[in-house]
Amino acid sequence: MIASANSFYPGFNEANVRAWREEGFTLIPTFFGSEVIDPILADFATLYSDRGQGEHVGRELNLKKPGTLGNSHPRQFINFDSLPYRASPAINMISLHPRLINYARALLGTDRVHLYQSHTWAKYTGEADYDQAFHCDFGNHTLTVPADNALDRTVDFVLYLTDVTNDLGALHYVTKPDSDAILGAGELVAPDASQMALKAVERSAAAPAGSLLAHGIDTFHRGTNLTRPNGYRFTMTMGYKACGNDMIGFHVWQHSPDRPWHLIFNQATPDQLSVLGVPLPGEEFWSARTLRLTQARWPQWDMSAYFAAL
Ligand SMILES: O=C(O)CCC(=O)C(=O)O
Ligand SMILES: [Fe+2]
Repeated sequence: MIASANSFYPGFNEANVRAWREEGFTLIPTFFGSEVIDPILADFATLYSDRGQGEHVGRELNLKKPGTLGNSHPRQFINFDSLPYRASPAINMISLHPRLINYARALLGTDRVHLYQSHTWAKYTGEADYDQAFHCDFGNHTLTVPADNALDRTVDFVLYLTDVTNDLGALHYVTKPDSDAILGAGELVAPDASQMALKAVERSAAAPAGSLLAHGIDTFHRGTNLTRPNGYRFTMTMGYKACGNDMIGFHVWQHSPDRPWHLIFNQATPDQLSVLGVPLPGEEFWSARTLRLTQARWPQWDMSAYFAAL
């Protein structure tokens, strides 16, 4: 069931939840409007200010032979940055947007969710060949494999900051029923011999800026190349899991105490901070001592609700 609080944050519905659970993918066009997206685009300009557009004019367009697909390789992943971002609050808060948190809650079927991944990704025509073979993403999210129970897995969001068309590297995917039919139920690896059968039933996740794709770590998909001259594709990847699911990880937020966490603490509600692992007001962790010392650590953070609940 979708929690009643979601009615305050429209943007998804029961059909999206059902499609995510049954098909593995659901794409919501313009989940966020330009008032949300435009300030984040300005942040991308800050983060990637050294990326001149002119120098990436289709140097490595897709020259593969018909009947072959590309592969994942390190040059595809060079323009990554992770939370908290050295830019404005807009890009820092979007992974914690209430509409996104409530969507993750509805998909995972629990009120207690944890943001375990948030990174940017800027792709430029010609900077790399972004074409990939079909794969599932579990390898760097768990040391084992995706759980049998869908709700013990993850929801992986791809948020589009720019229009993503087929000549600007739209992700292509195969629904679970289709990949199960080709590979066998629940398989996670597509052998070379099955790639073209998957390609025959692939769908495109092309959609305008502001759109949100939800999938998981057990879903077959692939990146495709950017071929439009001077083209670029800006996206963010956000991953949610149920709190307490220790099988799943990606970033360790505590690893970066020197990064601008104040941009998040100074803006976020207790509910938003809870998805990063900060206990809610009134929870057992908060004592006179922990309140005092945490406030000293983040002096601009409004902790009044936490003090009031003691
Ligand atoms: O960015 C994309 O469209 C997909 C890339 C991808 O699937 C990956 O690198 O794992
Ligand atoms: Fe992937």
